[in-house]
Amino acid sequence: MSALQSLAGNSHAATTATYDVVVVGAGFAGMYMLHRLRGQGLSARVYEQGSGVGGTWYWNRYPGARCDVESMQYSYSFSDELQQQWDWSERYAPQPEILKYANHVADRFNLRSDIQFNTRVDQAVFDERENTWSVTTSDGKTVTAKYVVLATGCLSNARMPDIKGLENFKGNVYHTGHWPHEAVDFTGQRVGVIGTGSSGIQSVPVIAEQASHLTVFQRTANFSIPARNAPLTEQERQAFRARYPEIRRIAREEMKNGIFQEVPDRGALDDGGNERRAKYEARWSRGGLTFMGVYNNLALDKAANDTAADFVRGKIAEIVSDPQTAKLLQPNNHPIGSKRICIDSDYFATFNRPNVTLIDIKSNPIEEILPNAVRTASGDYEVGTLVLATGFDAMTGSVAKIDIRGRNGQTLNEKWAEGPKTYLGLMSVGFPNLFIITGPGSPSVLSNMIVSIEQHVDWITDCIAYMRDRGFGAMEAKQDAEDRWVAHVNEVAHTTLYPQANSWYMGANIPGKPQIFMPYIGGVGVYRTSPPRAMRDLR
Ligand code: N01
Repeated sequence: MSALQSLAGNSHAATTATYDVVVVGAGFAGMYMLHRLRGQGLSARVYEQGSGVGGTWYWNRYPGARCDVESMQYSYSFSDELQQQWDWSERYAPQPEILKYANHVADRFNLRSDIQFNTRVDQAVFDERENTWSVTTSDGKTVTAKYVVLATGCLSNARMPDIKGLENFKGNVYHTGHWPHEAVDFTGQRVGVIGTGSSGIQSVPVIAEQASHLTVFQRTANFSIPARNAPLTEQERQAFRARYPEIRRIAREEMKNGIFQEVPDRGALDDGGNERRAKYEARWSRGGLTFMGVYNNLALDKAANDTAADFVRGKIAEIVSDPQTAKLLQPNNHPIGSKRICIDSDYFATFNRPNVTLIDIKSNPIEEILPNAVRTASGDYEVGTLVLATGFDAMTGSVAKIDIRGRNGQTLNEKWAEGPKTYLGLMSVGFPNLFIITGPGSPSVLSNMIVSIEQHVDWITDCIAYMRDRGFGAMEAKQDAEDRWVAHVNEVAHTTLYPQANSWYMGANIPGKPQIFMPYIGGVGVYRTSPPRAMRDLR
């Protein structure tokens, strides 16, 4: 090996700086992490692949993108001035407004000076003698840090589908999770959308308004509830702000999903048919994620779940004029909620438009992409532009892209080959001083992400302070603690209906990915009581 090659392959070469902490990613997790570390007087460097802050809201700029948690709750709680002063304009903020908020936070807390944009972290290698990490970035530099925090996001590794001929397509191809910064105008175009998860369901109604013709290629029909989005009035904002301390506390400590809402005290089968239908109608009219909160056993009992699923299937049949299209749009292969429920604005009604066609690619699979068409088993559908709403390598995809080497040179990818193994979704044995924010094994994607992000950032900050106070060099969970936690996450998941769906929660959307239920389903309130055990597991 030449000297040059050996230098290039040696992550310890040419160390350019030393920090207390390297943070990977400048989304909501990375930004708040940086803010807290600075508050402790620690030096930190954040590396961000994009050219700006905002993470998921930086990348997902597709038409119709908006939050599915109400904006007054999908926002930071760590600064009372911030939450009292920021004005959300709508019940569910659109993507540009959430990105504006992220930029406002970066400016308000003067974060940018410690964030290096347009820079990927390629490798992180643990030095067992020094108890430090060597972190190599895409600009060819290597820095050293005592701690590394992965704030890489759960849904940030957009997945290009493996469809024959895609590279031969002559028109523009857009992935919803990697949307261009400049506006995309579909006016007068024949557009094809592949994928009908949240991203497809949000973008289809908006694209349909512009396109001359829109063909939606659906492999799995999804349950979706109307958002009933609307402008927020000043009175609504004020009412929320006046109760913020109480609302935030309840969301953190008492709710399963970190969203303040009524807690159901009955199961679906405890009510008679008329009463149940009236309750579903009320939630359908109110709109949003709280539809699933009407009863306390929808995620647990298939018969109870069927009542909600039947109600939504009935609504689809009422909305969609063509009975055959309605039937195709009615989900029939998974319990409602076992795939992430979608929140839409006029999705089902869009199929009544004369310029929209639904193609069922479950019974009639896509065979090939031609230069100007999508070929299925039953025929070719002409399209000039393709939108891929095909999702993400969720929860582990962005971590797996980094070559992370812990004790004895073991890589995290080797350790996670059969599925992610963590203690509390925060750390993985063999990788000391490496923290994951909202990692697999924590409530993360099953919760209001900002609630879970703030909890993990606060915990990591306290943990680092604890270690520094006591002069500890390194920490990691004990093997038996991790084993017990992995078993517990799995056991709790299997008491619910969630594993019955081929969802990205299970890794089922990525060919070859181990099928393990990744997030912790016990709820954020219960989970919050667990972390002190990690401290006992210090060594
Ligand atoms: O991705 P998805 P997403 N050929 O994986 C289909 C969050 N989010 O970007 O189900 C044909 O859900 C796939 O079909 P199937 C939210 O947590 C939040 O929509 O695998 N089709 C599916 O229909 C969400 O759950 C918000 O059979 C293919 C679709 O593509 C998560 O992100 C907004 C295919 C992928 O759906 C992911 O949502 C948006 C192929 N080769 C996203 N490969 C809000 O806050 C995949 N599909 C509102």
